[in-house]
Amino acid sequence: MASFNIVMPKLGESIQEGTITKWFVKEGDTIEEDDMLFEVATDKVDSEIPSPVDGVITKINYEEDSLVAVGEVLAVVSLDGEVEETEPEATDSKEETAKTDEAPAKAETTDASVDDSRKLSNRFYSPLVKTIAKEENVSFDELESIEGSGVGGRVQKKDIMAYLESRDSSAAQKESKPAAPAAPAVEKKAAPPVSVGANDTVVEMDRVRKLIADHMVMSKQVSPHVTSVVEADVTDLVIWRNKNKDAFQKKYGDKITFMPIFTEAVAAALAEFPMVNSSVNGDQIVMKKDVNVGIAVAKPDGNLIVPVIRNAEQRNLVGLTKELNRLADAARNNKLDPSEIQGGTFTITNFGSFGNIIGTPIINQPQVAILATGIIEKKPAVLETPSGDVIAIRYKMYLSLSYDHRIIDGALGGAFLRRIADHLEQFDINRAI
Ligand code: CO6
Repeated sequence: MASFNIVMPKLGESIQEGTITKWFVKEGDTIEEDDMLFEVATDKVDSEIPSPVDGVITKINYEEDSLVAVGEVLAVVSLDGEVEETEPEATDSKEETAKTDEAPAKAETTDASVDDSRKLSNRFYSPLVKTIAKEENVSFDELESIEGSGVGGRVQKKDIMAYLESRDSSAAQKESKPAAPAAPAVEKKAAPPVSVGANDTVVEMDRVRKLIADHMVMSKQVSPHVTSVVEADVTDLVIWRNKNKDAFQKKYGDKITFMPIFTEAVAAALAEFPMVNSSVNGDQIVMKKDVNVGIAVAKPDGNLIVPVIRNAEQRNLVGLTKELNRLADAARNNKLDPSEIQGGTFTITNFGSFGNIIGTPIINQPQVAILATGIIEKKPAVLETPSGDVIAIRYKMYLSLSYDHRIIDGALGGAFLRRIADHLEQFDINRAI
């Protein structure tokens, strides 16, 4: 019986042992490569460990809650599907031991390096990752450049898929160009079966759609979302924009829409509320110095991509307009460089373009908040004047903010959102272009 030993992986430079907090499999289970085997916890990281091989679990050596040293054999997998007769006292037990003794070398290298790159790399690439790399012509250098989201920076399937997506979305498509992946995904829960009738049409998701789907599921699993909504009277900024639109284009060669003005307001509010411009890292909150605003762009193929306006708080309205137009154009034409979709610290999604008013956007991990801007519409509004209340026709819009309730409570989220609305409402109608 060909067997493979699953060993306790090295979960970090200084980590020598880990506690098995959960087994997802039991003896006799048939497993496939990348199926989750167990969950392990250390004082630094918790992680779920996938199987590097297909086979049948023939032996589990440690129960849940056992503290196990790195390199110890945790379980044995029969690679040819034969289930070993586990009788410790049997006369052939020595022979069995001898057989499995061959495997630790494999197993040990499994978490160091098991492939052709063993001499060159300390990183582990699962057979699945290597197969994808081969099929997609990902060079060894490219593979080495991918930031792994797994234990100890291990490259997982989702990382290489994210890399391929960003590579594909770049017109340059330079195979040697490193690109960090999108935010990590997590294993999807099994969905209920779907019956397909004779008149139904089945459409295969493309890779980008699968990545978006994974990313959305992951985000909802990672952070508890809550959404607050405010209404803003944006009459002055609409009048200003409509009045200056042509002159702005003539002067700067770029069309100005409302998006740069929204972005300017968001960047100013983020500078005032740095906790919203942050990420959660375990039990730590990482407050980002740069204000890098991602803009959700709908692509002609129906997919969505989020290029990033870097240091938005340092740019004026002309700079924001030019960068937004450049990035939106590049996004729609698959010309974004992978670096242009990385490093965002906050995202704006403008579904007002579709005539939508209010929504509950999903956070773009590892950020902690996302703003949706609804359509600007004329509405009857009550205005207080020195001579009494009047009803006037005003331009109004809703702003919806989804935020990560792990670190942002309603008071902070609400105050931040109101601040964006205040910036928009206080737009100087006499501003020079
Ligand atoms: N109100 C009123 N008018 C608007 C608005 C709003 N919110 N947004 C755009 N527009 C106008 C805009 O001013 C343009 O009019 P003119 O200047 O008078 O010509 C026109 O609509 C077209 O604007 P365009 O979309 O071309 O440019 P804009 O700079 O406003 O937006 C963009 C750039 C890249 C954000 C946009 O093109 C885009 O791709 N938007 C879609 C983003 C998206 O798909 N988000 C995901 C939505 S799903 O979030 C979601 C919560 C869930 C449901």
